[in-house]
Amino acid sequence: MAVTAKPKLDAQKLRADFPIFEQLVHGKPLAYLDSAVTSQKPRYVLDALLNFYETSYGNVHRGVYWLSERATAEFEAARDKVRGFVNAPSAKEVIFTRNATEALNLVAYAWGWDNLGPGDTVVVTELEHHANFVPFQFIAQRTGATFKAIPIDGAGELQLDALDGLAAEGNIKLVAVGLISNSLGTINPVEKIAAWAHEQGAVMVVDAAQAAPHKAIDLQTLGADFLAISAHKMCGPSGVGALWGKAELLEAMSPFNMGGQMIRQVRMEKTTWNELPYKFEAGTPPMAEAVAFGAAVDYLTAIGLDAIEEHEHELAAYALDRLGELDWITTYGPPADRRAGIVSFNVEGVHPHDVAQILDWEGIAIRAGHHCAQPLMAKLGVAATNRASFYLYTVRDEIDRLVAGLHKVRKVLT
Ligand code: C6P
Repeated sequence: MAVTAKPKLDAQKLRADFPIFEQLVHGKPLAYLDSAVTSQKPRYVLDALLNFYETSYGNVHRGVYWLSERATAEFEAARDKVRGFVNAPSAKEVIFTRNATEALNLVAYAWGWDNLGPGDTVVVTELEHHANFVPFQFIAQRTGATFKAIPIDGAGELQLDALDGLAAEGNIKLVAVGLISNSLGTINPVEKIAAWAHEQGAVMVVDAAQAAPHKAIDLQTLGADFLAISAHKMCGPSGVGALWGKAELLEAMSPFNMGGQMIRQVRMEKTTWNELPYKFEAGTPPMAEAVAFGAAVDYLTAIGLDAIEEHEHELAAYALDRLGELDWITTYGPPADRRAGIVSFNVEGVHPHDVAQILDWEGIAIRAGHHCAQPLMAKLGVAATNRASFYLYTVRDEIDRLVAGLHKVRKVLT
């Protein structure tokens, strides 16, 4: 039988799907190298958003009339697409949230308040985005639990030999780790950490906000108990994300937000809760956004997550090579084969914000700052870095333009 390999991704061709690239920025084509902050949107997703408003708009789960039922069917179909995308066993375990941040706060509050206390330990990592750090730090402090972080080495990779020491120190109840670091692109060994967390009797929270857009996610293989994603980073609209949680954990948890839709019965004496996932979806949800999130899942699936990952991996290797030629650039993070399409760097003697400002004149968009990862910046000994991040529509020419722009930065500012 002939085996036909799936063709590699053609980024140049895919760019035509994204209307944003049709305009000039400061008279130049846009080199959008900030997809880790949020991705651009293909016409397919924008059409899904508009189409929902034009043909199906009504409130979900609240009407017996045709329009409401149609809206509900599209909303629930989107939930099932998200379920399939992360290989969740059941759609009732998929909760629509505003974003990954809200998903992680949901776990911290709704699980943390009732399950943590003095003598317990919550473990995060030094690489975490604040969204997977601060809610767990806060809930640990409020419940009297201890808060610890798995340290990183000089290459920005987690030091797993520290795990035994952490296990010896206390009763580990929750471990929260990002699958891909937003600042360094490090791909973390979540499967190993999840196995260790389960040996301790802890629940494993996986922040997949930075991974889901770029690689195939199988939360069952990962060993997650909770997993958070944001649609806007994966070609979907802003304002919607998802939390997946194991049914038995979600069933045992109290709600996070209270109000309409999340109740079964309300009486003066007592209120009882709706079934999953509605118990955690108080108020009118982001309906059109959820439907367009489903369209984004279709779009990414049609391109193929493996092809996207390979494409970004090649770009990261190319960018690291090009930047490595310049002795006035410091890059941070692991080698190309152990990172996603994210490259953080600094230009000797120039503040990252100035670098980003000058690159903007060239039509190049990168992020400069602490990337919502201040503990990591402290560990690296810097206040901020520049960060270029890639996606399925990024082409090599944009990395060449970045390098040319950096030469200009050096000429103007040093
Ligand atoms: N990172 C970045 O530039 P929200 O904002 O809720 O959609 O996603 C939060 C979040 C959680 N985890 C990780 C690993 C993330 O990278 C982010 C968002 C953006 O890196 C904005 S700070």
